[in-house]
Amino acid sequence: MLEDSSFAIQPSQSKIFAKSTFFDIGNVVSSQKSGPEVILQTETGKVIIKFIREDIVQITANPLGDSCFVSSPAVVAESQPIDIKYREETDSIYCHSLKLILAITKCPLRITILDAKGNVIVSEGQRGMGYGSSKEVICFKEMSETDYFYGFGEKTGYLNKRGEKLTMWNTDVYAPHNPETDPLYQSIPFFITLRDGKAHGVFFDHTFRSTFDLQSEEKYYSFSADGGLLNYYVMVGPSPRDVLEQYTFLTGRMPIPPKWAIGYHQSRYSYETEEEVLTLAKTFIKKEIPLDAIYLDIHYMDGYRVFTFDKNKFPNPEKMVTELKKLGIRIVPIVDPGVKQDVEYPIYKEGIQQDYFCKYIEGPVYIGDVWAGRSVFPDFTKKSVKEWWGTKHKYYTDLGIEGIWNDMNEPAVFNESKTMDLSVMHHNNGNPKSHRELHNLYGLLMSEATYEGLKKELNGLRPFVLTRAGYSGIQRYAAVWTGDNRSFWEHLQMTLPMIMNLGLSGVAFSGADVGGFAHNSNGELLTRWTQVGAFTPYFRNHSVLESVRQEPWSFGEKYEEIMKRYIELRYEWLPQLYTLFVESNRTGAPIMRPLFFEYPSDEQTYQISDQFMFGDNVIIAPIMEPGKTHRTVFLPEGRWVDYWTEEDYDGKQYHLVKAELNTLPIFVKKGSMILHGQKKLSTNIKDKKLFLHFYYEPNSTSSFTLYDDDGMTFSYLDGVYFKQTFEVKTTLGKIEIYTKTEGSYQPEWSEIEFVIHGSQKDFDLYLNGSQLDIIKEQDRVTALMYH
Ligand code: MIG
Repeated sequence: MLEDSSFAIQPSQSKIFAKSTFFDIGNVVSSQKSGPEVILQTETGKVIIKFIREDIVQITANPLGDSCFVSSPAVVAESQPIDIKYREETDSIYCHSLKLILAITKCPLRITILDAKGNVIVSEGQRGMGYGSSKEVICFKEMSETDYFYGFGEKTGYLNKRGEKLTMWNTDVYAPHNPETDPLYQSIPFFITLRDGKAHGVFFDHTFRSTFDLQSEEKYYSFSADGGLLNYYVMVGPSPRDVLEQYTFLTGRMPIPPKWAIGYHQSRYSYETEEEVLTLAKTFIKKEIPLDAIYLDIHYMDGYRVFTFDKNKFPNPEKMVTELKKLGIRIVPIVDPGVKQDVEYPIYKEGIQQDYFCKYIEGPVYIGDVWAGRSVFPDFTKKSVKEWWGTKHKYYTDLGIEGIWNDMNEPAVFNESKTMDLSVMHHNNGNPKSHRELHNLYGLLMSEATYEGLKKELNGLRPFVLTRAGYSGIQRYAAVWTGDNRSFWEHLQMTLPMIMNLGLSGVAFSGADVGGFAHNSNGELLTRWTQVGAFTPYFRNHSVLESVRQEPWSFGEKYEEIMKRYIELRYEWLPQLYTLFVESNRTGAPIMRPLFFEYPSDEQTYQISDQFMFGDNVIIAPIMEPGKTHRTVFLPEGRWVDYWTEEDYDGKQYHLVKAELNTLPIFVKKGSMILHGQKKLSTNIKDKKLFLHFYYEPNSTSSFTLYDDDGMTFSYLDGVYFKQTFEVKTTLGKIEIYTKTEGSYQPEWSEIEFVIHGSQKDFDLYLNGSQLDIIKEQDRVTALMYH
């Protein structure tokens, strides 16, 4: 208690931190090239430099030994056979691929990494690689005055992380998510440096508790870990998009989610009975508010036993799931990793008999307290346990369930350390390691087990997994929500940079609890938050036990009407959003992007935390303060149009815009396109027609790639998708559209209405060389295209 008062800062309490001792990795005594690797022997240790691809290099260092072997579940890339050049001189070594140059000095060992043009991207000076007094590994790199830092996964605070010291240790933090609250649930030890308009990436693939220090020194930053070897990758960029492509080449990309997973979702801790769930669904339908999923929080279970339903509260879950699915609403139940200690509970019994739970090295199973009371924890580092856990999801899929919500998988335990004892051992497929070393992997491996298990049971349907904890690579299995935020305006503000940085860390599919989880929301806050949520990749309203109700109608009709409009808008924009998900699936690009991602040479974009881009041509600038109806908006180069009023704006400057409560400021770049579908109550309902909006700009060329598939199965992997590229060219009196189609999927819709915005003059319209009829009604100019 006293930690919250002035007692905490009385003189006798202050700890004096000694600057930790740094031992240098020393000099190189010998070096040799072996295929795509360069092996350096130092006085006390060993370093391996390995080119994974022309544009990605891995550096592994053991400052105090000969073994440089690392294995990581984060990395899925196979290194490509590439030819590297190697030259050794008396004091130095040079090795390079087509895109990366490493200049290495031998005494002491220092590595400078340059791009092919000779620009320094990562360099060491007075200090480089080494270790501290308790064998913690550390690496110092030079920091230039113009460096900006992004990524680092799920962190509080603003977009640019320069000046911060960030820790990676998956932690259950109910409160308070302040700017100083670190770490949170996810550990993604990856960042992007933007230096003079060029970006490069560093991925410190390290599961021990690790620290990134961009704060303590003026000219150096460092990354360090509590144990293990140094193991990091440098990605050359040079654009932020390239870095994401490189990073997700290493750690994998998000599968295309089922369409229902990107609709609007409603949650509450907890909708406690079948009746309550059905009434909730009916209310949405009666009010005609679109909805695709309802979540079941921990109260659905029998005494918090995972893989059970409380039969008193949910007498017929299968009937409920089936009935709701017909209405276009899916059920997503929560599954925590803790398994209740109860010898009559099959999951516990089976797991104990098969030796599936985490144990101490001396033998006893680790027992920790969570919801169900004394509980045990599956050891997901063991392949057979992952499979076992996955198979157990048949219980849910048999009921018609297609999505699972994984919570508490840091793992969270109700004790001082908030997690398992660090001395608990993980089987790790025969290479046992301590929880201290593998803690940060627990959420990733649990999500993998859940995803793969569901996939096996779902007969070709795409599973949906939502997770709280994760590590690099989590995007391969699950969407991420940002945990227990609060119904504060500050937390709405924080949502933007947090989700943008997650997106820059390979996790494109993420979102925050809309309306705020803890504390009591209010009509205005929920309305403004719902506007933002409509454009975040993951869109779920969720709130805590005993807080005021937070469904869209909870604060009166005035607010309900606006929220309904924005949830509908989400569905109208779905074809565009889906296309962005596909782009992310192919290239790793985030969906919700900071402005600098598209405009890396414009310094004015580097620190914008209160606006974001939805794809490459739409800017969202929400209002995130109470009582406000105006805000400034920065629009980068080019010309922009207000989505609502069609008013034109010049780029490369700030504007003051007005936005009453019913308005989310949205700007579309002129000379670009956006794709809309029809307003609908669920993704179950298919579009009959799509709308391609073209924002006219004279003498311009623009392109848009439309992607569609069945939204449910994996048949897109076999070419059953529909992809159409639209190239639009405007010249004097003429708009020409050229299309190219790919894939074998036949969409339900057959018609695309091409809507032309912002051209007052008369013009002729051509589609692939043939003239199209232009339809003019009031102020709408359109033409019909068929596929
Ligand atoms: O607070 O399952 O972050 O979304 O509603 C303890 C109950 C456990 C934490 C999650 C929250 C969820 C809640 N859980």
